[in-house]
Amino acid sequence: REVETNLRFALKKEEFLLHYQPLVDLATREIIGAEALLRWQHESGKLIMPDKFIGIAEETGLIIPIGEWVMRSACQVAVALNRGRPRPVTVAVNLSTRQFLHNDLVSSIQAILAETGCHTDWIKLEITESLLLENTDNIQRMLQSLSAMGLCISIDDFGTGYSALSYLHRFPVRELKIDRSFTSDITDNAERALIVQAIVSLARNLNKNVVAEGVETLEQADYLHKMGCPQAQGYLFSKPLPLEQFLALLG
Ligand code: G
Ligand code: G
Ligand code: MN
Ligand code: NA
Repeated sequence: REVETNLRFALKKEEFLLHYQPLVDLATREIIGAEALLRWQHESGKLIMPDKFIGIAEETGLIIPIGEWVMRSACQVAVALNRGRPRPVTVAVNLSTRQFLHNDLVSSIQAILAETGCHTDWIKLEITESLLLENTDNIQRMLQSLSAMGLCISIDDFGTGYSALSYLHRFPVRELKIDRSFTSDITDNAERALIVQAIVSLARNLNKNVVAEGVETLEQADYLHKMGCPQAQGYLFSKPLPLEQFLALLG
């Protein structure tokens, strides 16, 4: 309960911030976007990672106002990033299943896009496989609406959930993000490499984008590129960065 009170204060005192992890084109190694990752700058000075508070935010429902703050901040940054650029730079936002159980999600996102002047090409929504397994008409409808607005729906941590591949054609999914547990040993584990190749092929055959997460070595990046994986994130390119550092890197 104490954490709940602290989270409420954190929201009011604007102690949340976003870090941005670059998304890289594996062919050119150019930065083409970022994933926004939530941090809590506690008054004690400590930077608290999401695994320490997202769970409580979900349980208490505080993920709703926190999620709206995240979306608004990400949209404002996307607008600034895309000023005067020939090609869109995307900002990916993580959404909890709990946010979809709140009926206002779609209208809330729509309002934030309008209010910030953010184009839907600039924002990607990361959801988890478990959301799709909830499989209610309501969630299907919400995803259809968000997709129809032009937003890219992306499946995060792909391959780690209870994968029911049938959802790939039932839901408007445009991108798969391969979980870093698969990427981490592709260069020395033949079986892992086959799984990653299968995911990349599946995505491409279904006309979906695919992003490899957790790329830490040049060998992994080269191997993924050879496999036909177009995009990646990971410490090789950059860890999640404060906005100013991300902007400097993006150029
Ligand atoms: O950098 P890292 O420790 O931040 O992120 C850990 C996990 O926390 C991410 O994989 C993501 O699932 C979750 N997370 C990060 N930021 C957000 C956010 O803004 N909203 C939600 N719902 N989850 C987030
Ligand atoms: O949304 P998601 O569950 O994918 O969150 C990404 C998490 O993975 C963040 O906590 C981020 O800090 C972490 N991460 C990003 N790149 C790497 C990487 O190359 N190696 C490892 N070990 N972790 C990473
Ligand atoms: Mn993510
Ligand atoms: Na992930």
